[in-house]
Amino acid sequence: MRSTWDIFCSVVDNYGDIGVTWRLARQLVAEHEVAVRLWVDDLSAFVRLCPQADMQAAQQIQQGVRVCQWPKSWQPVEPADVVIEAFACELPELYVTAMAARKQKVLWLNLEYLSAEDWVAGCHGLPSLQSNGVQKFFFFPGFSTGSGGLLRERDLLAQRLAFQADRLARYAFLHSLGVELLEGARLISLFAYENKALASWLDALTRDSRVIQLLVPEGRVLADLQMWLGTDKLQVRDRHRRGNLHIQVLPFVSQDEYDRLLWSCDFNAVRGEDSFVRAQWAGRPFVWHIYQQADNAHMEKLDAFLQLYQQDMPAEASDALGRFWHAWNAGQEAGDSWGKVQDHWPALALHAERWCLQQASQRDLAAALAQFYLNWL
Ligand code: TRH
Repeated sequence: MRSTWDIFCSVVDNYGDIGVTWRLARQLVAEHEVAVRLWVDDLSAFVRLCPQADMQAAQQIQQGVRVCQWPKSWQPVEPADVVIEAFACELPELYVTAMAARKQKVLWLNLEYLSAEDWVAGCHGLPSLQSNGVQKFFFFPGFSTGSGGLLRERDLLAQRLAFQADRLARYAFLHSLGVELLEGARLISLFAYENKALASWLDALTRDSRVIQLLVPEGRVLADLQMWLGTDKLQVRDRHRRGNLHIQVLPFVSQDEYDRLLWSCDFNAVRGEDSFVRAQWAGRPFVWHIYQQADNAHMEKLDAFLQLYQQDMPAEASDALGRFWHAWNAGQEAGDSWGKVQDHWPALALHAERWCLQQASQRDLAAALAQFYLNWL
């Protein structure tokens, strides 16, 4: 019989919480033949990633996943075989009581945020003792073999490689977003938080000897972009040109379309957790705007990832990339380090593809979860 899974997602802010859980839910259904209910407390965030969804529906089936509005006042339901509490969100008390009372035992997993820090492998899979007798474990995504791995659909890389090899497919996709490719242009996507480094980077892009097309999906970075441009409020499909830099505002697209946008670009600026991982599967150089935490804790996470990512990278390319990423995340002048990144472009491009293949040789997160459950039974 198919196992049943409940995934609980509380949207803290932005799109990362729902982005990760929606992607995981879809993959579990598609590749592991399990029944998934995804409980979301903010359907408006979900609808941005899955535009065909209904914001008002208490329950709906989307791509095989039963997406349920997580009600403020919880109504009793039969708990699933596996319960995933994403990012330590608190489960409804009544649900936890029902888990303990269920005849067939329940596996309870706390799916944590992604981090490249060393301690992750040591904590992945550890039990978290519960007074009610239900077995709960920590599940850590990560980059090392000892971690839970990264979200990656089974045929993702094959799809990506086929798309990148097909100039017409890329052209048609960009055209569907209203983007006309300029002759010989370098294509860059920009998804970031508010960022003081942006202006110096844009200045550098205007001075580039190549034509650059910068594609900016709607989001938090638009205010800084608008300030730099000195224009009125930016709208979807707005276009501006400064020197060799052509800027276009894009709509916020579905997750699958966003993947194709990353695959289409020569360089991607991404942020948070999920787009950060997707940029790595794109096999192209990228910069990560990490989600800020109190006391600069995020800078340690940034360095932990860089340390892994820069292994086996030629020293000068590694130095250039590291400087640019630090400037980007510290909100400092980023034009000079961007210039150095240009000097090492071929090495960085080669490295991005190598890193992608290396990471893809490890077990993906959904498969690791499914296996964890089978081992636990
Ligand atoms: O939105 P984010 O900044 O989310 C963050 C992080 O996850 C962070 O760790 C978490 O603590 C915080 O939220 C609460 O960035 P992230 O993780 O990249 O999520 C964005 C999602 O939006 C991702 O699934 C990709 C998707 N997306 C689209 O589907 N279409 C788009 O056009 C764009 C730009 C993004």
